[in-house]
Amino acid sequence: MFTKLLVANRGEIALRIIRACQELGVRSVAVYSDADAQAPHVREADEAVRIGPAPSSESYLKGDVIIEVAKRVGAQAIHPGYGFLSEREWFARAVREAGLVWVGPPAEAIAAMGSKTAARTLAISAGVPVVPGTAQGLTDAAEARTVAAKYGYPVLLKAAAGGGGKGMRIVRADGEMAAALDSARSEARKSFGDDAVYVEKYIEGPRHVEIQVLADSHGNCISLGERECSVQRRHQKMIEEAPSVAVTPELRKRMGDVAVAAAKAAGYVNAGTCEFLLDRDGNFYFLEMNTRIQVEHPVTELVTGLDLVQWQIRIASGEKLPFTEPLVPRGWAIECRITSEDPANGFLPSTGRIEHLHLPSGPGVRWDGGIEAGSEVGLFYDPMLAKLIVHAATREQAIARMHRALLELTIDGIETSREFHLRVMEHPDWQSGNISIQWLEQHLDAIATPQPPDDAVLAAAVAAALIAERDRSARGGVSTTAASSAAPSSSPAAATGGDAWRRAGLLDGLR
Ligand code: MV4
Repeated sequence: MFTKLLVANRGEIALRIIRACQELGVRSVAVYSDADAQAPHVREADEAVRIGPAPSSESYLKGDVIIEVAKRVGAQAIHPGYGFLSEREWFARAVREAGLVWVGPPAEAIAAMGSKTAARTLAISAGVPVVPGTAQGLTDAAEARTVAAKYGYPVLLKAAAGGGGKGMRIVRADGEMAAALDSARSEARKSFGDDAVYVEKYIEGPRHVEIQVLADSHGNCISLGERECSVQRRHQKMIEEAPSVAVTPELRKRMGDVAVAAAKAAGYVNAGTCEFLLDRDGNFYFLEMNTRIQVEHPVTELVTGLDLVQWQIRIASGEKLPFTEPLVPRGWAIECRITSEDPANGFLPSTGRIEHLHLPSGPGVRWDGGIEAGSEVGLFYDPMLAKLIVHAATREQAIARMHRALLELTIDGIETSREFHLRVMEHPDWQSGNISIQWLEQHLDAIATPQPPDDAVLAAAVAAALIAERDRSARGGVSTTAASSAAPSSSPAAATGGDAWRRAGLLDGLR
């Protein structure tokens, strides 16, 4: 095992990796930008080195600088976390060429899965089901129409270099093809510097289900089961869970076998994830492989009992996996991403100082965060501040537990996604598991827009306010009662613009 590891990341994932190091007895080295000089990951690591100014292009993306730091401080390995340099083939290669250990898959496996068309071709050769379509870039709209005639409309144009939905266009008829191909091409060129576009049959209303795999350097590769990630908005996942209501033990086995086959075909080592679309008839199609630890890894950890980040480090140090059979999930885990975004205002990023932070705890609750009271939240980095994860025996209990934990959570000073998550937990479609990748965007009005409280809630809030007012006059002091929390999961002022409350004329001075 290594004695010292450099963590090439920030925020919650840097802390997560530092914690894994501590438990393994490995010294951790943090790197930080000027914006993060006071960040928790800098304090919690055994050592910390400044690498540049706030913009990530001048700090967390400076691979050459990070490798120099690792060599200077005597680290033997680099863990990239997710985002930043984690899926840059050149960086994985440069780390190896510097004589350091890369805690991730071989550069060749990152490359094999980096191009969507190359990954598709690889998957097909390994017998992995993919969405019917072409494996090569299209030459022109006429060719695209011929392919569409073969599979039937609607079809989906996709950028070969793609990812994150960039350069994707749904085409529903021949007449739309030429314009859609032009715009997909120009978006692909702008986003990836590569305008190759291919075509697939469009799958309507599927779920996004992914399979976590773990492969060691001795040829063992196992599936750790699925995560359901359908609750997303504009390709940003908001909630993930394990297992998925749509996956039976039989389907889990088939998807797991396929994911392992894809990983083996790519020469994969370390933790990785195969993404699938799962349609309403139970057909699944490989989309791509994520060659990194993912944000949502904790739900898999909770249902398998494994520490995935520790296993990443142990695999990188040459250890053998002690199991060869796929693991069976135990209980149910749910993760909510706590972001500095204001769902009531189109998920506008919110900035400021975290004035007060109260974290949920109690049975089955885990907080993977990168913030503390006093943290400044700016616009330089991803708005994801933390993840709230719960584990319980059943899905129903996990939802109740998440709802309870979200109620316990207080973050003052900035807007966050907390109330959005409360509303999802309260939603009948979510509770019944009746969701797809389109569900959230179709229900955003009900979930993310402040709803005027109904009469019963308003009456309860007014009653609470009257009691607070009475108590306050009785004490001759300032009220600290919870009048503002009487309306569940919504602040009265935000809910109504203050109007109903002001009309009621009863809450003046309480907030
Ligand atoms: C699809 C699809 C439907 N049919 N492919 C979006 C990003 C990229 N990784 C693949 N994506 C999709 N590919 C076919 N043939 C729908 C999506 C898609 C999606 C996939 C996973 C998670 C969220 C999504 C949101 C919108 C569209």
